[in-house]
Amino acid sequence: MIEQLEHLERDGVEAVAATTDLDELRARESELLGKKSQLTTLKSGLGRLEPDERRDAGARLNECRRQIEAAVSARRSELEAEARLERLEAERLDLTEVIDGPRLGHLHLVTQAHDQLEDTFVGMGFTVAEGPEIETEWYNFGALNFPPGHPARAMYDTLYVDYGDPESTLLRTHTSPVQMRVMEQNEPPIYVVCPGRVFRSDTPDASHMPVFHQIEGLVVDRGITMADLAGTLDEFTAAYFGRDIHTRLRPSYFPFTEPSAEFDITCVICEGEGCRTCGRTGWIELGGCGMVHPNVLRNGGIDPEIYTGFAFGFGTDRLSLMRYGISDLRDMFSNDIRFLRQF
Ligand code: 2U9
Repeated sequence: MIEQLEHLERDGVEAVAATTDLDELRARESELLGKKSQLTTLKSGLGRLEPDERRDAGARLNECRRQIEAAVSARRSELEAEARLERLEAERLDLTEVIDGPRLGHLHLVTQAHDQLEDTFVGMGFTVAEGPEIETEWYNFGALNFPPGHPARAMYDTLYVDYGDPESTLLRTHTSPVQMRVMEQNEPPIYVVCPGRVFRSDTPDASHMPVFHQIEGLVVDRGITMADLAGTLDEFTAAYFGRDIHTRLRPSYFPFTEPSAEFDITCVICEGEGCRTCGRTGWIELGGCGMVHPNVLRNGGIDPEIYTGFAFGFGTDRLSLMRYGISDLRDMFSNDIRFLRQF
């Protein structure tokens, strides 16, 4: 029996080591150690042996079971580790993105446009001023000659801030409050441009956003006339768009300028020939302008009997759309890196 047990142990340990997966190991364990195993049969035969022989055979039988159990346990650990590795490999998510070398970021299109516009105006002798985006009703409307309840206020879908008296605080609808503050704080001559972010309660579509950007200019000096306004706009467009691009003025109305005008530039697509973009007119509308209203000068602490001035303003996001042939304004603000990295 001893010899039989030795064979059983050696073959059993070998068979366990040769298993290749956990199911096979379970089957082998049952064959070697289960109720129908040779070991169980031998154990039930122990009773037929002489006491001395039974003691030795019993001890050997227990040893044989322990060895096979140890082999099963060791092999189970190995196979479980292998199975875990296989599962990890199969379920692995590759979250890395292969990019063709490191990429440098760059300024957003809005910032690039403002930098270029500022450079152009600085080259023409203007300074640059900035101001708060949250404004009082006075700086945004009152000081700019919009009396309370004036219908022109309805042109601006104003976003009010719940602070102080109702409708006393708002998100600026234009950068004009910055020019008001410049006039209050400086004696003429004033030659200033104010670029910045402005807010109107508009539903986003291909050409409107509730947050957009504009640049406005203000000149206040002795003897400033409408001819200076026309000449400045013409010089600016030539410097920014090229010498083939000209301007024209059309009468308009703003409470803060009198007279007021809209200004068009030669269509940058067809250079005046007439195309779909300009509705076959050869001109595209860029912004508004006019001679600063005497009330506005007075509100800024400037005597309109001594000084006169002109002002102008235009949206800078539209300028980028025109420059790059972008058809939807929303693309500029959705932060899709594939769009942004083109510029
Ligand atoms: C002061 C006095 C006068 C600024 C001006 C416009 C005309 C104008 C719009 C163009 C498109 C804004 O982005 S837009 O919606 N602007 O038409 N802005 S004159 O006049 C001022 C500003 C400040 C103290």
